[in-house]
Order: sequence, then structure tokens, then C-alpha cells
Amino acid sequence: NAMFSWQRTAFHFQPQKNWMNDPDGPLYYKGWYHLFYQYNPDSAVWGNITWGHAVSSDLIHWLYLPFAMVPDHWYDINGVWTGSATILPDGQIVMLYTGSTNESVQVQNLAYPANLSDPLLLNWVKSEKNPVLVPPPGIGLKDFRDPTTAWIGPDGKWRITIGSKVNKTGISLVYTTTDFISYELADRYLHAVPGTGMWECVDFYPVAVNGSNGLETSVNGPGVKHVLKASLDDTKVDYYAVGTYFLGNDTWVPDNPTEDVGIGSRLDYGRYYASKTFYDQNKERRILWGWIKETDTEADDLAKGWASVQTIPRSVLFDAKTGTNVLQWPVDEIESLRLSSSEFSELVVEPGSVVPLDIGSSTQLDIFADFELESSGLREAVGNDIAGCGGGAVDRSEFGPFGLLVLANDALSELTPIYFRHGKANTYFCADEKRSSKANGISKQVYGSQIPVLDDEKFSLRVLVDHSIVESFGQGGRRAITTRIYPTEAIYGAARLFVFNNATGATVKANLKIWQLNSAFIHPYDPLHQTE
Ligand code: DQQ
Repeated sequence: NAMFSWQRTAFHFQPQKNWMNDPDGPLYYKGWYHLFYQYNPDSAVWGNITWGHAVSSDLIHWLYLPFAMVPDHWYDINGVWTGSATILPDGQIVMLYTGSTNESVQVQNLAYPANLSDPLLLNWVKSEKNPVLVPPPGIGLKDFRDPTTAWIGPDGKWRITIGSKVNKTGISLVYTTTDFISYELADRYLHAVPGTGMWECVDFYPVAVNGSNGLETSVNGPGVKHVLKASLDDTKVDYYAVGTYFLGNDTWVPDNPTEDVGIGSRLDYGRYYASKTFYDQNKERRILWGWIKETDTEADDLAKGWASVQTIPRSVLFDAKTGTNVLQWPVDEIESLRLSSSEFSELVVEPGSVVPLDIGSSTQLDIFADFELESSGLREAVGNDIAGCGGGAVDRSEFGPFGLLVLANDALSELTPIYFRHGKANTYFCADEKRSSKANGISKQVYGSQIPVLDDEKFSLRVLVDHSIVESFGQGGRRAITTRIYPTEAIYGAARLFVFNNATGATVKANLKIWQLNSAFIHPYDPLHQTE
């Protein structure tokens, strides 16, 4: 549908048509990164959930492959739902996924590649032993889904964890297994948080306290912390916390109980859900995928014939400087898309002003910017404190907001501010969708959160702009905000980029480096003549 063609992204992963949701079973195998995803082959709304499949050699340029798994057995006939891959030490690949049965009961199933010598892993076999797990006593038949990647303990047993709830308490069940066919339920939950409701798409992985590499999922010991992430079904938000995993009883304890899973930090403060990591043994890093859902109407999605996008894969590390959060950063391979660049140094932006950046086309960008307030003394704000992101970028205070206007038209009547607000006690990192589109029926929000800005640091951000998706990273990735927007005028050659300073009491000095990004030209893997 040409009417909506500018909303297609150029370098984010999205299927050629129809509906997509959660990323599934990501892994690296024999030179290829594999992404599976929840997919409806028949329509641009959720249903008939099948595993779509794509491969890439660099996490950026993807090739569509035939479906990996379709709903074709009683134990998954209502949907081949979300799951995770485990690569065993002998090279076997185990895929565990949730099936919605003929009676809509949630069970866990096992699948494996038909041919391990095929780097594309085209064909998948579902185990004759399926389902390998059914909801245990006390767990709702529809509250048992999304098994994690397995990790192995010193006792030689594999563990997985599966999200659920008991009343309004979100929980994560632990199972041990040696063969991935028979399982034993652990006595204790990995973790539970009252009031958080159903936990979907639990993710659980180690991070190094110091160091720049990701860790394989089974790594534990001194210098290792564990991240627990849950996708909260009630609010559709991905929350995580950093803590300690106790191998002795398979429990996890957050470093800071007041910042527990579901009540503390979000992985992304924007439009983002059902994320999943995997360990990339090729480059010794942990990579995070997340699903960006539409914020237009279902009718619009049906009219345009597709729905949803995946984020650019992000590497995840523990932030040793703050000790409280992870750092998310677009994978380095995104740099392969870079074309020409522009630089602006010590740009002075007076209070209440907007400065255009003459960079030509502004729909596909990789932007690095840092900002300083007029005098360092102003870092200790003296005025009234600010309340979060306020009502958006129009909401002025003494030391903010200041930042970028992306996907803006010349008239500044359509634009998306990505900005900081600095106050007495805190700095906030925000994105404001309120003026992002003149189209009707779109949900537009002001997103953001408090962000740690250390004494020796400038305010810094990185923004990836891709037509209708803006992924923003504050302070080296301490906070991430993804916006899903639908510009109607700030499209193609009419899209512009500006720096703005809406503070009442401070001049801002900005440094920027901006790259134009090429398209990733995602297409079917040709030798297959895939007709999908
Ligand atoms: N999506 C899947 C479920 C999961 C949910 C179904 C999260 O397995 O809980 O499409 O978005």
C-alpha cells in the first residue's frame, strides 16, 4: 500500500507483510545469526502464530527464510508461541517454545534442527515427546509460557525458567533437566514480586561486573551478576533488575529490593516489549532484541498490510560506573551502513531557540550529540526541581529541556524531541511523541526516566532515526527510549533535524556528529524462491 510506504523502515528488521511480535530463539550458528519471530502469515493483526525465520551474517542485513515452525500439532495448533534456543556443549541445538494447545492450554515443547550441517537451519523437527511440560499444580492453564535459554549448574543439570503468576504475584518457575524431555520443578521460585501480575518472556543471564565482553548463559562465580527481566503482561513493559543468582537453591536476589523486577528499571522507556537476549559466541557479546509494536489503529495496520518492527540488536553490558544498570548499545555492525557524515562543534544554543542542522536528507541517521550547560556551576541547579519529563518538550524549566528535534518538518509543526531535563536532584532523559504526527488515531506519549549523569560527564545521547522509528540512548546506553511514530510531512526529503534548547535559564553548547545511514535492503534468500 503506497499510502503508508514511508512508514516502512530502511534498516530495522520487519517482515515483508503481515503481523510480527516477539523475537524468538535468537542464536549464532555456522556463520549466521538467526532470528525467529512471532508471525501471522495471514493478516496484519495477531493470530495463527507461526515462527518466521531470517538470517544475517552481520545482524543488520537480513534474508527472509521459509517459516521455521507452523501450528500443526494438537499441542501448538493455537499458536507456536515464544521460545528460546540453547546450544549444548556437543553442538546440538535445543529449541524450547510454548504451544497453545487445541484447548488453549499453555505447554512447553521441544524442537531441534533436522540437519545440523545446514548453516541456515531451514528445517525443524518437533519432538515426539511433546509436550515436554504442562502447567504444574497451582498454576493457571493459561499462565505458563516463554521458556528461557537453559543454563547448566555445577551438578551437571540444565535449568530453565518460565514466567507465570500466582494471584497478582509475578513469578518465575525453575525446572531442572538432563535431556530436555523430562523435567523436575524446583521447590522455590527463581524470583517473585507481588503486584506485578503475569510475567511473560522472562530473560535471565549473567553480566560481568567489570569487562567489555558478554557472558555465556551458564557463567557464574566471582565478578558476575545476573540480570532478571520480565515482560509485564498487565502493562506491556519490560522491567529488569541486576542481582545475585544463588546456585545452591536456584534463587535470585536483586541488589536493591526497592528497584526490583517490575517496580524499578525498564529496559526501554518507550514502545518496546517481549525482549530477549542471546550470547553471541562469535563476538563474545550478549545481544538484545526487542519488539516495537505499532501505536496506530488495527484498521490502519490492516490497510497498510503489516505491523511491527524489531529494534536494532543491542549489546548489553553491566555499567561498572554506576553499578546499578545495564548499558545498551546498537551493535557495531550498524556502522557498516554509514555513508557521509557532518560535524558541528561548540554550537551555541540560546535559551528558547531552535538551530537547524543543514545535513540534507534526515530520515536515516546515526546521531551522536553531547551537551554542556553554559557554566559548569549550573550543573548544580538552584531553581525549583522538575517533575520527570513534564508534559513534553514544550514544558520549560530553568535547565531544560534541551536536545534534538528529529523527523521534523520545516514549519516545526511535526517533530519528535529527544531531550534532557536537568533539575536539582535529577536529570531526566525523554522522548516526546506528542507532535510527531498529524495523522488521526495514533497514540502519542511522552516517554522517559531519570538518568544518572556523573560529575565528570556531559549530557550525551545517541539516536538512530529510521523513517518511523527513533531509538535513543542516553549516557552511553544507561537508558534507552524507542518511539514508534507516523510523520505525515516530515518524510523523505522533507524531514529535517534541529537542535533545540527550551530551558529558561541556561545556554547550551552542543557537539554533534551525524552519519547518513544506508538501507539494509532486507529480502528473501533467493535460492529458495520463497513466495511468501
Ligand atoms: N507473545 C507470545 C507469548 C508471549 C507474548 C504469543 C508476549 O508467548 O507471552 O504471541 O508478547
